[in-house]
Amino acid sequence: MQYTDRVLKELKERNPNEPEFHQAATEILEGLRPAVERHPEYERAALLERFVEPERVILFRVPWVDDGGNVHVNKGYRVQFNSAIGPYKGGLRFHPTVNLSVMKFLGLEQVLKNSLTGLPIGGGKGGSDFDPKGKSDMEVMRFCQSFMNELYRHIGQDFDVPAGDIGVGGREIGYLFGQYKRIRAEHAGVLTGRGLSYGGSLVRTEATGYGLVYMVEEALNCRGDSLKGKKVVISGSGNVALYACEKAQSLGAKVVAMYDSDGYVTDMGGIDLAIMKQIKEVERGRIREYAARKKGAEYHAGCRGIWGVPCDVALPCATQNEIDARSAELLVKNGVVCVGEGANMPTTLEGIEVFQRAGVVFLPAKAANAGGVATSALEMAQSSGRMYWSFTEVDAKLKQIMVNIYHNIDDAARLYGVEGNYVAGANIAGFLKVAEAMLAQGIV
Ligand code: NDP
Ligand code: 2IT
Repeated sequence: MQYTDRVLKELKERNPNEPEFHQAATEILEGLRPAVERHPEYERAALLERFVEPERVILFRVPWVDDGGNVHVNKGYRVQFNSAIGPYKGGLRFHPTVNLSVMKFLGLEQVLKNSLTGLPIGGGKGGSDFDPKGKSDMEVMRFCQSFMNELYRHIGQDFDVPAGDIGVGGREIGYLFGQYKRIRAEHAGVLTGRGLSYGGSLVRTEATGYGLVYMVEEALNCRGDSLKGKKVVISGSGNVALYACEKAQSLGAKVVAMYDSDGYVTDMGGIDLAIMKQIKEVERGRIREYAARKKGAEYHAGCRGIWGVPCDVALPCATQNEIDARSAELLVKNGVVCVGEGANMPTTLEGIEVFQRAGVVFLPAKAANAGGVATSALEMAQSSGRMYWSFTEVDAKLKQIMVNIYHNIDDAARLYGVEGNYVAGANIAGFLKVAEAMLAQGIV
């Protein structure tokens, strides 16, 4: 049996009931096949076996008290996946769907994504099955404090640096940081995505969405095309989605649909981002409100229908497995030319196949959404240097990083005989550096 097949088979046997982890590992190991064939030394060093096994998994209890005095218990996680090229780095997700499988898929993806940024960061992920939706600020604060009461002993600015993800934004990072500082008595760059008044970086809020659109624009430019005049559909209406919308609009695209977990809105004249931000960022409201406030906009219950809205570019920016084969076929039928993954693993393996067979420019998450963590690494650099860079400076670095990643994955795909396959290109380009670092450091 081939090395890759054996590792994948053993991974599934030894980690049963972890479908998301299996899915991410399958995508990655299949993509790595051409590289693994050229490097027989990987098998001798059991490199793939070590690569798919997290260095450390931390599971803990998070008890907290709601405003009515009732006690609740949630699960807390931190998966410290790989520290070969730098301290563990990756977000915290607070969402009821969080479980070990989800944490491990996100952690494994993060290892290669962080490598692709070209910056010295290893990969990790964490979170909780806590649902911040509908909770008061004080409830969220008490939860974050309880979460940090355990997490603090496992993180550090040179060891493991968490950040935000679904359900964890500026508010949560503030509460988490405050508690860390209180326990440890140190004002350290131990979390990124901090507020600008206490060590955060300009552009971090915008970074994932902006970075995604910078990469899409570069991919289109390389084909003599651009976002100007393109019809764009964006799923989600959270941090990544809102700033993808902002940058796409600034480059002349028309964003015609967005969603939250209840349903989607269409606005054929183009989404009014000021109204959307007011509802989502300021009021923490539901997207159906948008249709009530904006003339010509329509609300449709349920999310999946959004992929039936005809568009040139699709940017899934909500969560994993939003686009299955059927949705992908619908997008292709309606003429989509480019899909950029803002979310992590938003397309199923079957969906990816549909896009690739149809010749759609498919930019996979670990490359396309790397702008967020790259800017987190820039925040770490600013923290260590005790300085702030301007918006223009950070934005220029972000753009350069995204353009570089695009060309690296494009080159890797060509070099390994799978031209235009950016799934393979991203996996190979990200993995080669991690593999080199792991081999150099011995059997650890
Ligand atoms: P937010 O919490 O800000 O927003 C998430 C959005 O996705 C919301 O609109 C939410 O709707 C929707 N959503 C979440 N879960 C589901 C679900 N199960 N079904 C349908 N809709 C859902 O998160 P982010 O914008 O930060 O993250 C979005 C994606 O981008 C995630 O996959 C994340 O891992 C990825 N990502 C984030 C980065 C960052 O810097 N924040 C960096 C790189 C990737 P509702 O409000 O109704 O729940
Ligand atoms: O998935 C991701 O890359 C993130 N949620 C951002 C991680 C980070 O450390 O900024």
